[in-house]
Amino acid sequence: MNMADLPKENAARAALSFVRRGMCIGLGTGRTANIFTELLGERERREHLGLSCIPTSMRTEELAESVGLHITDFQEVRRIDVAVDGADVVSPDFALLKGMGGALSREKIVAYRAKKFVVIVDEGKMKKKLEGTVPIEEMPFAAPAVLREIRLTCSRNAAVRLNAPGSPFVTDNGNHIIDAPMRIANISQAERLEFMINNIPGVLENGIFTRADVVLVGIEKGCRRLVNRRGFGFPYLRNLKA
Ligand code: A5P
Repeated sequence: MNMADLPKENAARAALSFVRRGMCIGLGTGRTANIFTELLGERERREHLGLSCIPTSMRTEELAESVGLHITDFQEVRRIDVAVDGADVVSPDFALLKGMGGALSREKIVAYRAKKFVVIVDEGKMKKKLEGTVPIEEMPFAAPAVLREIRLTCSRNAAVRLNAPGSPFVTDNGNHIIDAPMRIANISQAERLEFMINNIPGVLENGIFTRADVVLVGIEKGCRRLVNRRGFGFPYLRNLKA
């Protein structure tokens, strides 16, 4: 591991303290999440914790299998104990932008169903405002319409993500991504936008995350732990029996 990765490794290592025997763990996607997956594999091989893991992308699934973690799915488990993932931007009120790696939909599906969502980042991801690009996963069938509507409602400069000219990036779900540059002032605006974008027919999910229970900010010599006291309250999850 090179020195530049040390803060990421420190954040990922700190996330191991949330793992207990027999847990179901949500595994994120990206460089920081990969380090966590590798460390978790090492720990499983050493301590035989009987973990099961739900990965948020095909590449995370491959990595998890290669380090000896047991993969599961929503058919087998009813509840994720802890989800651990990176982020592209983190605001002081615990809102996130995610999805530069294109795995945002599965990442949100897993994070929002976990009892605890732990975010692992280096300091470069901490911003005063939620400023940057919001990736939006959309069905190719609806693509031109969704792009027009995103441009009219929230991001004039939104554009379809390309692998090469004329060749759109394709997600694990067979969809396309619109990258929509935005500046979001605060968590209530972030929540409004998150749900507003998802209400556009043809949109599968967007990269605004308004849920994070813990943010672990890795630095060279350790890690800062930020705990969200706000609680997580999507009404449909509140009364759900395990
Ligand atoms: C993947 O779709 C993303 O949400 C990543 O989790 C996020 O981009 C952070 O990745 P890095 O740890 O590679 O910066």
